[in-house]
Amino acid sequence: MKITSAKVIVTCPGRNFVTLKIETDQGVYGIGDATLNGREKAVVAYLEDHVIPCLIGRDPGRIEDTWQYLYRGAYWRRGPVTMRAIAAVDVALWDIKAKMAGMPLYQLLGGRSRDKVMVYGHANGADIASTVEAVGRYIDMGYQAIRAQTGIPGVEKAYGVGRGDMYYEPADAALPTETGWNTAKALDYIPKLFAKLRDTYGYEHHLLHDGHHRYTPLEAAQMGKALEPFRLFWFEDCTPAENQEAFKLVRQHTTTPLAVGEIFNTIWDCKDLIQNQLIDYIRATIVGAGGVTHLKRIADLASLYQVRTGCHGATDLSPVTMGTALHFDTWVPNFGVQEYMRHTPETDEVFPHDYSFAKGYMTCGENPGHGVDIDEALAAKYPYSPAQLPVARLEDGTMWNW
Ligand code: CS2
Ligand code: MG
Repeated sequence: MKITSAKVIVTCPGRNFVTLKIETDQGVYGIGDATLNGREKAVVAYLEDHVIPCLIGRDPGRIEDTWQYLYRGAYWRRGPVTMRAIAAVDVALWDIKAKMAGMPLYQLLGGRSRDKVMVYGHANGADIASTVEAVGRYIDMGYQAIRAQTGIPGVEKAYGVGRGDMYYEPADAALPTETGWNTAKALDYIPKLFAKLRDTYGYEHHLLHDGHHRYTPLEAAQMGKALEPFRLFWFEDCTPAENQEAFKLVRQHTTTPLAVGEIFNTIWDCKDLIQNQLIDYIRATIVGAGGVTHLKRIADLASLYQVRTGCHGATDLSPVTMGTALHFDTWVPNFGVQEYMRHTPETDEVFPHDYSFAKGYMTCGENPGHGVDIDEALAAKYPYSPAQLPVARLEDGTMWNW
């Protein structure tokens, strides 16, 4: 069996997605996601100019060998662009292998570990009262786990607060939108949100919160401590993870569970945090961390230390990543939770898929492969539209972490 052609499809059904389609001499094709939010074209060029020429004529069944070829072969290892390109190839090849076997992908990974996958949704509002209402709507839809983000008085365009109810979309302009941040105000306001949520709905549901890399280690520790009475499922990206030592300080001060990894690309980014048991959930995902082949390796390392998975699943991860992640989640023994931000109906139409949501859980389909396709004719109707992620500044104008 041979790879005969491969192409990159860029489409914008409400937001930009980059998709790789690999075709074979047996008529079977595979699809992989290569979307890098706000930097899409860099991955398009990487794939078209440097990766696709190496794929033609290769045996699509040699998934591990192709992964090693692209990772070691580039010489310049790691990084979000390289690893997304590798992920797209890897996922497309797993799709082909599973289609050839006539099996849903999770069967090739080792079969079912669970019947359904718990997902968390994003509730947000301009202030505490509207966020509490939004969480109520997610509870009514059957969610067991809900992330809550609120606007903060005095903070302009706080992270995580969308314009619509269901489709928070931060990459909202051709040039980065300027947003604000004030840690002191957040330290004061956010614990009040969670107090109100527990007061209103009790302790039956899992509540999550994303710090989005905003706090210093000590501030993160203070926030973790302040949130302890409200028993969060996790406090995510409490401080930037480039310096992983920082998490020792956070850990010494709080028992609030910690989740990190949506911007990690390889097992090397995760290694120290996992081995030193400084986190409870690893958020690396299929498209970000080198595809199924590499994420499996990360999850196996994590399982040795009782760290569980919590795959990133924002809207910039296409339905192809969502579908593949659901197969991974169905298999992975140390599963924690899966993030699920709904895609717009236009996106769902461009990417026909067989996964489904019911009462707070998702289920992957039983079709051979990862169960997600792309309607190329429809995709062509939505041309690429430049959109970048926002930036954040403190009140005195200092650049901060968005
Ligand atoms: C976020 C993301 O889902 C999350 O937890 O941190 O919304 C993140 O901001 C985006 O994926 C950036 O592209
Ligand atoms: Mg996050």
